[in-house]
Amino acid sequence: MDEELKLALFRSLLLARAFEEKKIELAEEIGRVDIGPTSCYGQEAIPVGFSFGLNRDDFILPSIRSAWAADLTKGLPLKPIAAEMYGKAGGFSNGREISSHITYPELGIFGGTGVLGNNITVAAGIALAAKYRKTDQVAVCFMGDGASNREEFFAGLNFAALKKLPAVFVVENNQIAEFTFYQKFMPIKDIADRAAAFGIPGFVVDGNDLMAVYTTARETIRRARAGEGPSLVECKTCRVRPMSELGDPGKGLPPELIAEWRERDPVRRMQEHLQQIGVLTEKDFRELREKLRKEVDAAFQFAREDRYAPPEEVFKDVYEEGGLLE
Ligand SMILES: Cc1ncc(C[n+]2csc(CCOP(=O)(O)OP(=O)(O)O)c2C)c(N)n1
Ligand SMILES: [Mg+2]
Repeated sequence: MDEELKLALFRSLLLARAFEEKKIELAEEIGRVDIGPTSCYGQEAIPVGFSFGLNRDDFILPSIRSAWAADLTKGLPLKPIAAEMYGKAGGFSNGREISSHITYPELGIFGGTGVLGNNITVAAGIALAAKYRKTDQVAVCFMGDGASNREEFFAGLNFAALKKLPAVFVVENNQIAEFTFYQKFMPIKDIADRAAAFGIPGFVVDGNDLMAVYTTARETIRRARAGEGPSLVECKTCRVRPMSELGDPGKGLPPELIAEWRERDPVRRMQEHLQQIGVLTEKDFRELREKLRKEVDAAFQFAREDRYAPPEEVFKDVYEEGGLLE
């Protein structure tokens, strides 16, 4: 991997980190409007590694936790995301949506709903359409370990495998679903083992290693695009934050496990690597981090100052059978 590519990947990772930091800082304020935020702090290398370098018309179907990092990496601008979080008019749906559900077809972003795992069968359907139309597009579908245990996983992967669809299924195994350790609801250690049941390749990757994630992403996306069919990639990581940033009282993973994974922070690891190979200095790092934090700050400042959509616009963009309501 050449140095420029590594630096560009790192920039995307740092932007995702700056956004997660801001979300955590503003959680209570944002939570009065948006349902979130759930944070993927510490897990950003997965959505970044898979969303980086996709074609503009490739599809991503993000998970509820890492949607913001995936959307930003795919090219969604900061300001409308922040405005959506504050329920303001400048948001992608005039502030009506939950920001982890943002859909933006122009960039191939298909947001989820409140139903975990529903994006898995939708991804299979989108990939079927791409194959049918011979467009060369690939659909990358993200899900948590909990979501990967839902029936949509089995239906979606079976169908995608059967039809050799251009899809990649990415499990963000942060070892916990809400308050339950994944080994309490799943009898196998590696979720990637389930790939064998569909006759497709399954990969286990260190999800906190940006370059490892990116390398696997490239290979599985290449396979999908070349007509070789879907893959299942399990990215091992750890939820180092609570289920929700809104003072969730439920128990998370054991503190010792969290401490161990905090040592494997993806930002620090990539920073150390770039410094070791001599393409980034400590000063460069601080300057870049500062610049990105300022961009994120400006987006949230815009969001706070933005207006609310007027009540008379409530039916704008609302569809009824046959077309727009207004
Ligand atoms: C079908 C369904 N069941 C339950 C929920 C409630 N719920 C929301 S987030 C969550 C935990 C999800 O765990 P996982 O899929 O591992 O993702 P993570 O939050 O760990 O990233 C649950 C159970 C839901 N939204 N949808
Ligand atoms: Mg999980």
